[in-house]
Amino acid sequence: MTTDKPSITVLGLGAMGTALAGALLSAGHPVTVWNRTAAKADALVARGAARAASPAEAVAASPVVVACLLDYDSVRDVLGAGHLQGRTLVNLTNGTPGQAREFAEWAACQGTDYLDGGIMAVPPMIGTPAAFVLYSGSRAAFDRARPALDVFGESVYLGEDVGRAALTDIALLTGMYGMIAGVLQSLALATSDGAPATDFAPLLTRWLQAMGGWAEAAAKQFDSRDYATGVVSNLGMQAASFDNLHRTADEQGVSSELLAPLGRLMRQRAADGHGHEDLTGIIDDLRKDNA
Ligand code: FVH
Repeated sequence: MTTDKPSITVLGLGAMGTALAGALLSAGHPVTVWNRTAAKADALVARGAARAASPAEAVAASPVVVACLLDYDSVRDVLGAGHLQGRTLVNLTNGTPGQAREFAEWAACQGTDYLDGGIMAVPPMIGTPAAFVLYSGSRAAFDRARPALDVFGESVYLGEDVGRAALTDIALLTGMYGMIAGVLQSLALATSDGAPATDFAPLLTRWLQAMGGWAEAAAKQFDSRDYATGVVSNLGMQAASFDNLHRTADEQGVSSELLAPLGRLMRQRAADGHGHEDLTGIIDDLRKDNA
């Protein structure tokens, strides 16, 4: 079969790399794959992917190389020997902004155009409208790779600062883990009298959806540094009722360790004279630079 679509190499066939390579195959790209545990390529090879015997062979096969490995150390292990001259490297491995910047410098020394990325999807979402992927770094690399990258989900380019995608990715994951912490605590509490979690979950979903607009309202307050206007739920009130979250957990024999840090910050800020404001001002206390 011939195709005018560019050939793409995918390094790393864990759950996510397999989904990425599968989406590229479905979109008609010639795909070359490599994975440390070679057997993980079998299903993709059965669908038409080419199996490379080494990272060097995989990199040689395509102008655009997508890496999706466990962490930056594994990317270094796989690409450390080089062979990247003239290639466009798109690294979709989770990492920090500092790691992305360091890796971009290393890639530049290899003569490689580098794009860093953060995938905002779980593997089954890849190739569906629900998926989006953050990119930052070389604009030329983004433009070159984009027709293939768009196969994964919506491509969101955040600019030439190569650390921006990782920072945004980690900030989004932070929001997600905050929500997960809340859901875990909530389910522990709601089931502490023997009720099934599934009876309670629809109410929790409804309540979280009703509060879904809060992030954007908080962002507006934070950007203006005005925490006192239009407050509907002041911090003093919230700090007092938050204590009931701890008391109820105690009464029900449930640990409230997931809640403790937020309660402490709320009480401290109220004690510092901000009880009449919204709790958004806590962001100032979290920012070590206080800017
Ligand atoms: N899966 C998810 O829900 C998230 C969604 C958002 C993005 N993350 C990030 O994607 C990276 C890969 O995640 P994954 O889900 O594919 O992870 P695994 O299934 O555990 O596969 C890990 C692959 O990395 C290979 N690997 C690990 N260490 C090395 C090494 N030293 N040298 C070479 N390869 C290495 C591993 O190979 P093998 O164990 O199969 O031989 C897998 O290919 C990750 O950054 C997520 O944070 C996923």
